[in-house]
Amino acid sequence: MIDKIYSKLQDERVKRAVEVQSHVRYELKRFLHEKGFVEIPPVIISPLTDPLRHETYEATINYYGHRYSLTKSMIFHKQLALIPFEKIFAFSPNVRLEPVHARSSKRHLAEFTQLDLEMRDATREDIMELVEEMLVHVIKNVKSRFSLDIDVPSPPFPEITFQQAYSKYGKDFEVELSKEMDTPFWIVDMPITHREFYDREYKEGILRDMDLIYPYGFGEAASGGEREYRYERILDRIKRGGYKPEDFKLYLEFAKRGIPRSAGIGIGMERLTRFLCKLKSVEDATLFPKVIGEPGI
Ligand code: ASN
Repeated sequence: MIDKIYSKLQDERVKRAVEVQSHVRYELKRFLHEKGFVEIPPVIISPLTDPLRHETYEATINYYGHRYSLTKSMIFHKQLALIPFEKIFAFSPNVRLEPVHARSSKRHLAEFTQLDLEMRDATREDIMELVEEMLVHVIKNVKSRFSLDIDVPSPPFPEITFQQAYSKYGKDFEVELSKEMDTPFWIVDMPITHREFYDREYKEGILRDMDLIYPYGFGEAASGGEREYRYERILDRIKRGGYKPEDFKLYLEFAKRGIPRSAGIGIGMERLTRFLCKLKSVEDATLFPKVIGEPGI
């Protein structure tokens, strides 16, 4: 294990990728500050974290009898941070103990960072527009510095609904479409069964959410949506999602007091780096990757 990690630390491709990511972070911050966003510190442990729609192993700690989870996403904290602020972002480290089969996607690590942002009173379209402009800004500014072999995409990015994509390509639509496209694109209107209770339902069983997908087979870049913020609706969605309301008691208490209406998105930093540097796997986009099923440091 030590030999493998040591040779990674000497790998020029990894060194370059980490340098690219460092500049990407700088450009993202610059862009968001200019748009009036406030960077909030990430939350690492909390009794409240994203349940996610897929299975991960539990990552909890018991501290003086209080149970904390390692953050899987800061979604609920993003909503609460909009009580004092109008626009926020965080470079949020997430721990998701994915099952070992997730490794073959080349897009999963057990520990990663997402740029998580949220805007009060925003619509899905506001966020899509912002992310398109942000991606163009980042690519333009990082491309020349590192001579990246990448085209600057031109907004608005193409958009396809989940339903359209599914009926055309079947259940692997995301992979198929990603291979076929030569520009980033959006998949919108995910069904309620595919996403969490915090994304807003706007037609029976259809959510006001979106995924950004990279072209050339690089797959999912980001996911987000408009949020549910009304107590009764959240409670209903928790029940329909098959959860016990007691498990979200704390969140429900906040919802009762009032959570602002918002929309937001989370963009994986290692995935963005992988796309920009055309790396085979996200495992080469960070110095100390937590590769699923392998030891790491
Ligand atoms: N960050 C995502 C969002 O804003 C949630 C997630 O990572 N599961 O919707």
